[in-house]
Amino acid sequence: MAAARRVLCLFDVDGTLTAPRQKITKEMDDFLQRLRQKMPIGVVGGSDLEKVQEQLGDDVVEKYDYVFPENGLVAYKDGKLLCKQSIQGHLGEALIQDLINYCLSYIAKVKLPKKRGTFIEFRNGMLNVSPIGRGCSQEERVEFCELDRKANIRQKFVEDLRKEFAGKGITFSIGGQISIDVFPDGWDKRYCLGHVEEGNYETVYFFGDKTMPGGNDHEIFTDPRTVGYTVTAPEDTRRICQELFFP
Ligand code: M1P
Repeated sequence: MAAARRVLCLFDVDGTLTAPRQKITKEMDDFLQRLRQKMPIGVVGGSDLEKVQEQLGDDVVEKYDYVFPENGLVAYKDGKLLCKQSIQGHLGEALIQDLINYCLSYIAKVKLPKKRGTFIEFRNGMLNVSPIGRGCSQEERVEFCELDRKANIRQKFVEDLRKEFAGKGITFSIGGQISIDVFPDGWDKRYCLGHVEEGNYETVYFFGDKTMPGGNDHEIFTDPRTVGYTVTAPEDTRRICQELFFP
């Protein structure tokens, strides 16, 4: 059996390495590359690769040892694609269509101050469903997020979806500011841990901001295969890593 390598650090993206859906700062980027000289690093986000690239750079798959967009349903290691899951292959066209039709008709009945385009984004391993629409501007995103905090628009939507699709093996998860991620049970961020097993790490650290029950970092944070840290913002992630790895 190969000797155990020391440590791997896995990071959530939004709220952990960057502000939600924003670009990484130069300071944070430089810090992570310094950390990478000590140990392998990886990112695991709910977003698809395009959004991860917008936030962490077009060269993200070269700058991190592991890149796991869509919870690791799409996986890169050392710049190379390892795997790409297919939600339609797993759930089947009939159920996918029921989901899409139900979400669109639910959204059609919700009255909001603003609605924009792209209410459903069909990704490789998940559907991303947004009541305001992913086409909203940054200002409209923040406005929706504040309204949602008071009116629980997404929480009510998720509760309704859980009832409607009970027993169908589907998870509904609120990760970001304007949307809900929909994927088969078990395809949460723990999915990426299967891809790092080959590294035979002694410790896999995970850093995330949504680690509370119901948050999309909760499952990987509490998984026995990781040592989890809750962070409040990118500066906090950096502070904790500084203390842990550059004492
Ligand atoms: O990384 C967290 C979430 O980021 C985006 O959410 P939103 O656009 O709602 O802020 C989405 O890409 C979502 O899939 C992801 O979980």
